[in-house]
Amino acid sequence: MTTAQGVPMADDQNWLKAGARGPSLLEDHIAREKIFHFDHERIPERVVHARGYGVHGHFELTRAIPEYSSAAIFNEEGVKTPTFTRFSTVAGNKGSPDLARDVRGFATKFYTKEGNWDLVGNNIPVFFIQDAIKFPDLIHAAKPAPDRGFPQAQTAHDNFWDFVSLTPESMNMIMWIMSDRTIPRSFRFMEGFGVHTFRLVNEKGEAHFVKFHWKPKLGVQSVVWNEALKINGADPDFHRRDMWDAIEMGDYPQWDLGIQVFDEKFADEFEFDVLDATKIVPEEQVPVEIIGTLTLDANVDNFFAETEQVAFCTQNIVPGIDFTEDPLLQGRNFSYLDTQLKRLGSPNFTHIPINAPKCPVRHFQQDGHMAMSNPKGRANYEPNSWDGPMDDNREPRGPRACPMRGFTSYEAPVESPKIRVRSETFADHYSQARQFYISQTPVEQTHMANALTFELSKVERMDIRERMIGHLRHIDDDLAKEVADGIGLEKLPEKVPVARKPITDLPESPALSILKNSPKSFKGRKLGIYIAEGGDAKIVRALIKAAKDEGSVTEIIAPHVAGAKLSDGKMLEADEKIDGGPSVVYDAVAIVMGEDAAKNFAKDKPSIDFVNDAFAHAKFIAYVPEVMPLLEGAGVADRMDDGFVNVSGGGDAAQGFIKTCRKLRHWDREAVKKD
Ligand code: HDE
Repeated sequence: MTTAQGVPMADDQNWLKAGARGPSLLEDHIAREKIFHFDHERIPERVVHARGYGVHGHFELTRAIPEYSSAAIFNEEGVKTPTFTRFSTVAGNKGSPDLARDVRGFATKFYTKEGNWDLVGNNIPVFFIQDAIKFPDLIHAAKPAPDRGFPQAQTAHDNFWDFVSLTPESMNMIMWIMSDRTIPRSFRFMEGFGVHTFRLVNEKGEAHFVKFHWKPKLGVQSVVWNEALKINGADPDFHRRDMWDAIEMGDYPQWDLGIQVFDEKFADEFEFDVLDATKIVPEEQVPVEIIGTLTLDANVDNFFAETEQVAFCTQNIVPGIDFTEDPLLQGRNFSYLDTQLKRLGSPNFTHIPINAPKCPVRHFQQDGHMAMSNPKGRANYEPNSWDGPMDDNREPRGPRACPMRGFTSYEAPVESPKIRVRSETFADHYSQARQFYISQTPVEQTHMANALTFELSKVERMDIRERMIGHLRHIDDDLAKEVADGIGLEKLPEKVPVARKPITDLPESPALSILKNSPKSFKGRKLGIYIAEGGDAKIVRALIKAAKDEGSVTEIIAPHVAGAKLSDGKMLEADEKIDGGPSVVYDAVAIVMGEDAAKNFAKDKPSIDFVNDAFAHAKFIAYVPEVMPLLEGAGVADRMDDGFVNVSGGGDAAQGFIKTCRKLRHWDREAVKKD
């Protein structure tokens, strides 16, 4: 080892002292350098989206779209553009648990041949607010209260619901965040959305509006709330571990990039303003066209250097892509650049490898803290004569020589008075919230009602609870009643007054439901097999094989981490001891043990929890008749339904079980209040 100056060190474990037991000497430049550097290791965490997880990958274009955009990345089919994607939660600090009920960030930096394009999106296609100036209020309300410094990473508190109940424009987003979208099974099972309407501009300078979508190849999937609470205890890194493991195993997650393209005419005729980020354009109205695939295929080498230092900026766009006048997007274009300076400490954050474009960079920005790429030569201003006069037949240089090759803003006509108002066209806050709710299955609607009940039960002020129900009444009266009942209100509160009556009674949009679009595959999921002494070895092997054939993963759980001796007399090593491998971290479970062992564990708390939770979270459960004593001990023996599969038949039965698992959950087990 050397010092930071490259000087070889003989000892970096003992401070220079005056005598073995004497005072430490300030002279010790080696100790001081080590401590000095340590003292300065932290940089400010992101003001939002602090907890994140980044991965490398590439984007491959499968359909060129020159008719819409001149961007290089959208014109060369088959070309792979390197990418870096960072997933995140929004409200929690850097050390908060992965499975908080929260929106997930889904930000991708594309290192294109014409510069970096950052698509800084979320896993929900709408947002809480319509104007960027309200963002600090929203985030202050969602984050821990300033006096007490809690609650951390959750919205179930007075300040958040106070703010949203006074902010009707957030109602559509509230429906989304109270759905299971905010408790995703992992990053690999989430959609992503650019949220705002952007512009695509072609060679001729013609523009179309566009909304960007990421569609996960593994399908969208979420956990249930009680499961999320327990996962956060069992494994606060559940989502990042899942991503790390999948990539290390070579099971690279993929998303298709889809675009919804529409023109001014559609925008003019559409029921809502396409510049309003609290609204979607339903996929049934403008279909999503798939144009390429993102593959995440490499974990970072260094978390700080890459995940922490990556600086996404919404203003990073490339020729062929342009902004719209969405007031939320316009505000973001200021905020992201500004915040990077605070976080990374220098305008030269673009020199950090993870942020540096992978194409040539030429400009006359210079100096500043930590300037790492410094041009040679005398010219540092434009125009200049140092590159030779323009008429000496040399390749023309600089924007003035060939403006067509560079970024030009779309010439959208603007002529208006300066006013501080919200557009009238943004005024309907309930129609799409209702559309989202009525598009869900009864199971999903029940989850939403339960989530609202949970959150409002944590709100102490009665007037805030009532005001929220007053909003729900504009969305769906049955939902409002269910939540009012759930929080024990005797009388249904009055509807809150609205600025304008909702303008439309929109049809259902099946694309908005997770369960209506369920993937019907157990690929990429995880089966937990709880084994103990005397378990049938053939059955365990058959389950492992069936899961592998499906493209899923198995983990062995046993009473001891050393494993258990199976019927063939051999020890099978365990991945987890039962206390460390609760069923909440698996998508489905199997229990294979000898009868004596099952009797033994029938009173064992972690074993009972394993069964009970799997049952309560509507998971499929494979079993052999020998484990009935444990199922009885857990109190589920007399409630066994089609979600329990007897796999004592061996190979075929194991395959049959994995096929059953393709339905992902046995929702019939859940009490649903409506049909
Ligand atoms: Fe962000 N947001 N945001 N945001 N946002 C940040 O930038 C901001 C919004 C999103 O993995 C910050 O680098 C404003 C919408 C993601 O590094 C900050 C407004 C959407 C990430 C900021 C919004 C997002 C951020 C904090 C209202 C979905 C994490 C650290 C106008 C389309 C990126 C940082 C990463 C991060 C500001 C609203 C997504 C402060 C002012 C809408 C995924 O600049």
